[in-house]
Amino acid sequence: MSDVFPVKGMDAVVFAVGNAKQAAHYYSTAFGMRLVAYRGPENGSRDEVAYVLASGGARFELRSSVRPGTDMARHVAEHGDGVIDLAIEVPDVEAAYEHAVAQGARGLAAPYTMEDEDGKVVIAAIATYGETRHTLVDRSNYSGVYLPGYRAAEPITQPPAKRFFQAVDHCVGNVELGKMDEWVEFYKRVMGFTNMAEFVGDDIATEYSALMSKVVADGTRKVKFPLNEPAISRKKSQIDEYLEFYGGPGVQHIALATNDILTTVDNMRAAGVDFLDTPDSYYDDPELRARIGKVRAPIEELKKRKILVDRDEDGYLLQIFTKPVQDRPTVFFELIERHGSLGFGKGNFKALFEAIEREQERRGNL
Ligand code: TYF
Ligand code: FE
Repeated sequence: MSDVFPVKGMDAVVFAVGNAKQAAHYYSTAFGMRLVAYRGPENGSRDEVAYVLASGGARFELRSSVRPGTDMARHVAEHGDGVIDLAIEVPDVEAAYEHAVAQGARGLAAPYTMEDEDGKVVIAAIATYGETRHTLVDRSNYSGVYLPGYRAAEPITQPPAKRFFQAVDHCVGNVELGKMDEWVEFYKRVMGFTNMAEFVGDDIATEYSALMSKVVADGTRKVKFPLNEPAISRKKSQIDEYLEFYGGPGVQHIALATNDILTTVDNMRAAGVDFLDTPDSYYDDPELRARIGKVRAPIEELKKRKILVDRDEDGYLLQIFTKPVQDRPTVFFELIERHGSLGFGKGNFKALFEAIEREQERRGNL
């Protein structure tokens, strides 16, 4: 079967924030990212600044309004800092956009070309859940630092000798109760994505998770989008907490792929990033020890850092979750080190959701 919507991978994760200058500093010092590009009033962007940071193939763009009354200012006032765009690199923007719109996606920008001395970029955009969008980008004929309109920028602080992570592994969306399947169908219909095996169903939801979750991905598994909805359960769902504080559906977490999660966690903790706690009982559980078998680091080293382990038929993965990275209990990050496993840590869902609930309780939102 031919791919109806071929993708090359994630192009950028775009954040709207209240103070992009300071956020760029945070992602430089705490996430080890390198500032590579900038656009602002100095180079023709009257209302907005944008800082582009990279870590290997992972790219974040941080945008802020520099004046009141803009849509960006309204977005931040309403949602707080958050993700406005999961931009996807595609080989053919016109074909992708045409297919998406024919399949019922809401077009936000018809394909257009931007040009400068470094070449040309073709861009379009479609809407997804909440106020989130997918920009579709073809940069195959462009050699500039990011996009026309941006200038190269020097790192804010000396980037670490070894980068903390090298790619965006997956991007998770929270949608309203009863809407998860609609959004799963959206990605199937509009982007030709398919379900991955991992999901949190009714049974698990009512027992402890208070959420339902399914994962869609493109055929090459380079772009992976889990989707969560709240589940009715004894306690207030962490997804309801997000929806309340974000003011609607949006991106919940971005998972970052690392090949040395131990060092990355040490570095990020030293820089002041808070991670979710995992009780010692997790590591002392003989069932877990038997199930995960031998992994590349001694279990004591994982325990010291609260790193979670999961194994499936394809291999294993190590993962850890930050606490929300802004004052609202909304967006957070995951670090993930894969060794064969294509999963999302299903075996850790119980421990993870309990850790999240402890945080909800501290915030008075359980
Ligand atoms: O992306 C995932 O599916 C995992 C697990 O609220 C997860 O990282 C799922 C839901 C959630 C937090 C983490
Ligand atoms: Fe995840």
